[in-house]
Amino acid sequence: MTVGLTISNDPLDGRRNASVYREMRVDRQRLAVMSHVFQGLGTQIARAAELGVPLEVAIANGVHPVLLYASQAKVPHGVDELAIAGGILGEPVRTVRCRTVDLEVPADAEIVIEGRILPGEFAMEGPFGEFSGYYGPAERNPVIQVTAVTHRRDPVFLAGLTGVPTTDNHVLKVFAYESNLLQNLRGAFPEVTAVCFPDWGGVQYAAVVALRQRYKGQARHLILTALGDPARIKWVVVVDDDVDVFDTEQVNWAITTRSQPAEDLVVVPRVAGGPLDPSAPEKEVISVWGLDATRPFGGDFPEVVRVPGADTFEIEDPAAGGAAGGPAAGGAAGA
Ligand SMILES: Cc1cc2nc3c(=O)[nH]c(=O)nc-3n(C[C@H](O)[C@H](O)[C@H](O)COP(=O)(O)O)c2cc1C
Ligand SMILES: [Mn+2]
Repeated sequence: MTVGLTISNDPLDGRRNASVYREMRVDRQRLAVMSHVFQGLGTQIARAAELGVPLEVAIANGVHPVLLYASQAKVPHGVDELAIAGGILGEPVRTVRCRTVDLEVPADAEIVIEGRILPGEFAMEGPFGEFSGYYGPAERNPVIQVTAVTHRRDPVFLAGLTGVPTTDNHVLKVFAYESNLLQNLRGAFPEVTAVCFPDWGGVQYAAVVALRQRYKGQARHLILTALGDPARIKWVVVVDDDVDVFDTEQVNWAITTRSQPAEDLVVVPRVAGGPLDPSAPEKEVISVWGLDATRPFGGDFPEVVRVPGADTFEIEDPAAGGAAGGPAAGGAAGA
């Protein structure tokens, strides 16, 4: 799979979008492109089609890795991903003008493909392996008419893997997804202490959120907010802040011991979302759920067992010369 930035300006407000989209070669002059309807590029393609105008695009392959990470930010439409990258880098991203389209691309790209998406032109695209771990369907998708290809001398072509987690695709997404969700939730719930998009959820479908509860019903309100996030989460589990959201065993322990499904489960049917969810009964329309796996706020709940020293216990290595380890290790050495 190609890992380039597809750059285009919105036909209505002129704002730039720059994100990773795979492109498939149809023939010498044409590429097919798949962008989900809700994406920045998908929205621009739909707007151009409605206006009956071509959408100019430039695909920049072999850019600074920070640009790829920044491109995965779930930010509002119209926010320029190159500006986000500039913020992370601490200096503006240097750009150059394209030859045949009215766009700018990162100056350090290895290869740039310029072209136009013509309204009403489609080609079969796919099937490709997807971040879900399954092959997505072949579909009729928009076509880019290539107008120019420019490159460095001896260019390096950047490609990446996607498929059953964990692949390049998931690693590229996770930083942006977690920081965006944390920021979005903390606006309404400053008591959120951590969020995790586990790899096994494709860094998309599943999220775990830790909350230091402050009032009754807060975790359930948090579930509703998280399920409405632009990340399009399929299932969210809210845990107390003593649970490590990055530790699947701890999360499953909290689910098992701190929730009652009949009371703590929230299910919402027929929601637009779930890109490429193989279990979706209808394309990109799924049901979503949230689970409140926190202790009841203000209620009685048994104390967690904490054995002094158990979490710092280290097994002594006899070959290392018998320096005392944890308290139990000392006992074992004496036996
Ligand atoms: C390696 C890789 C390939 C991707 N390919 C596609 C794709 O072909 N179509 C798509 O809709 N999203 C794809 N994505 C996800 C988008 O890049 C991501 O959702 C991005 O935030 C969309 O940005 P935008 O809404 O600003 O256009 C891919 C992500 C990665 C990391
Ligand atoms: Mn965007």
